[in-house]
Amino acid sequence: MGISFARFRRGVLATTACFAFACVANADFVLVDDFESYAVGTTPVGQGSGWSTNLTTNLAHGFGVALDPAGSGNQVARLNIENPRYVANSNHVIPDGNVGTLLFQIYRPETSSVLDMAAGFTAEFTGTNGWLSAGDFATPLRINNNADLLQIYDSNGFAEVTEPEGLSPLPGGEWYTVWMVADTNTDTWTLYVEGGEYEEQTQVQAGSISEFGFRGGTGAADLLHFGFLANASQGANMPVYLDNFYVDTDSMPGGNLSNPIPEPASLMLLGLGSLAMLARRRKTTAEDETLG
Ligand SMILES: [Ca+2]
Ligand SMILES: [Ca+2]
Repeated sequence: MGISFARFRRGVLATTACFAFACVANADFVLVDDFESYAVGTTPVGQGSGWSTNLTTNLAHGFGVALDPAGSGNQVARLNIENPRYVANSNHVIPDGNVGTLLFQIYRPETSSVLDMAAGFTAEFTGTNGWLSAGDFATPLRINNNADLLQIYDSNGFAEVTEPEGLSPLPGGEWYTVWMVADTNTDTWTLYVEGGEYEEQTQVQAGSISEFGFRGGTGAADLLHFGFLANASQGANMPVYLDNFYVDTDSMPGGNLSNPIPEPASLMLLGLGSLAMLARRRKTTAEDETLG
């Protein structure tokens, strides 16, 4: 199957934008939430960014805005749900026929010894009461620290992540950036990770497999949501922290593997660079006028 002209042209435009703006952001990623616009201690649910949940009381305790546990001062989401609760976002649909990329950051506290939850794109919710159930995930990444494993689902079952080495179980006390790419044409998905001791973006493998089959959402299904589900072993007060959700609903084949998260340091350098260029141009203009 070939690349459509529209996608090819957009790819060229994205590359051009990359030159013009020094790759500060990929043009195709849309920010879902960075949790900076809320008050700490409140919940993002129902505040316009598309988050929903089957938590019934005290939403901010189950899914609330908190300060970065790593101490950066950045605002993040603290996810603290027990089975059978979920949190989902439904503002960014991947229509069947598209390649979608979900990017987010995740942090597991070192003290969370039991952690059992799944993350990924889903189609319909088929659980009791219309809730998200484990089988609904098309692209399930499972933090199964009850069994001390980080797992992916590949068509027939869960398999432990073996590459990059040491990522399973997800080491605590570090932020990781995750790229989850769902190809709804082939109903397969791929996963990339960066952070902690993995300084370079690395493709995740389970044994020799790096392209995994969808679990749910196969066939002509659109991927209507992405979310997090507490599995059977998940207890209370075993949170994970999440930040910087971005979605590209129409990625190029292979997914959008750029990093749209602004880095304060490089933005500052860019600003200083622009100021220096402006100062030089003013000086040159002034000299020209003197000479003229
Ligand atoms: Ca943030
Ligand atoms: Ca499909």
